[in-house]
Amino acid sequence: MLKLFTHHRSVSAHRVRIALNYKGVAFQSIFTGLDGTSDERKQYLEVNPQGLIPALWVENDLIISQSSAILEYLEERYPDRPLLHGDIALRARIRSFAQIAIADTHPLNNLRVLRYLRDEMDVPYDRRRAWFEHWIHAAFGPMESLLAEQPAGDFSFCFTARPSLADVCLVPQVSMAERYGVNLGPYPIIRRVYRACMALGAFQAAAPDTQGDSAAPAH
Ligand SMILES: N[C@@H](CCC(=O)N[C@@H](CS)C(=O)NCC(=O)O)C(=O)O
Repeated sequence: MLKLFTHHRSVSAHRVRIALNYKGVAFQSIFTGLDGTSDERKQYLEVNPQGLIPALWVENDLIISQSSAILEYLEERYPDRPLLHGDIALRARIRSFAQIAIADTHPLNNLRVLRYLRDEMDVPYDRRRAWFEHWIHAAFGPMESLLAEQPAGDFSFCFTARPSLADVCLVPQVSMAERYGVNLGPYPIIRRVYRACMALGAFQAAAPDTQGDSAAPAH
C-alpha cells in the first residue's frame, strides 16, 4: 500500500490527500511533525532530504517528494478517475490555475518562510499576518477573475463539471485562508467552488480537521 508522509496542516499534503481519495487509491498516512527540530523530523530527512511534507512512499526505491510531482505520478498511474479533463486547451487552463496555488502562493506562505520572518528578520505577528494575507489576496484576485471569465456552462467546480487538478489545488489554499480568518468576501466564485468540493467525500476525508493528527501542533 502507498504511504503518505503527511501533516494535517500541510497545504501540499492536503492536495495529495484529495487526489488519492478522489482516485480511490488506498494509502496509509504516516503523520510527520512540521517542527524542524524534533527527532521524528530528523528521521524524516532520510525519507525526504528536503525535509518538506509530503512525500509518497511507493516502494523502497521510489519515494516521491514535491506535491506536483506526486500529483502527476498519480494522474499517470491511476488514469481512470482523471483530474485533467477536456482538450489540450482546457488541460492547460487547469494546470495554469493550479500553478498559481502551487508555485506562486504556497511557497511564500510556507511555515519555513513565516518562521524565517519571525526568527531571523524579527518581523512582528501583525506584519507577518499582513504578509500572509497579501499573498493570499494576490492569488485569489486573479483566480476569481479566471473563473469569472469562463464561458457559461454547468461548472460546479473550477473549470469543469467534475473536480480537476484546479480544485485539488484551490481547496487547501482556501482551507488555510479560512483557518487564518482571511476575508473571502471578495471571492464569491471561489467560495462557491469550495462549497461544491466540500460536499464530496473525497474532499471531506482529506480535510485537515479529519486527519488522525489533527490535534498535533503545527510547530
Ligand atoms: N513545493 C513543495 C512544498 C512542500 C512544503 O513546503 N511543505 C510544507 C508543509 S505544506 C513543509 O513541510 N513545511 C515545513 C517547513 O516549512 O519547515 C511541495 O509542493 O510539496
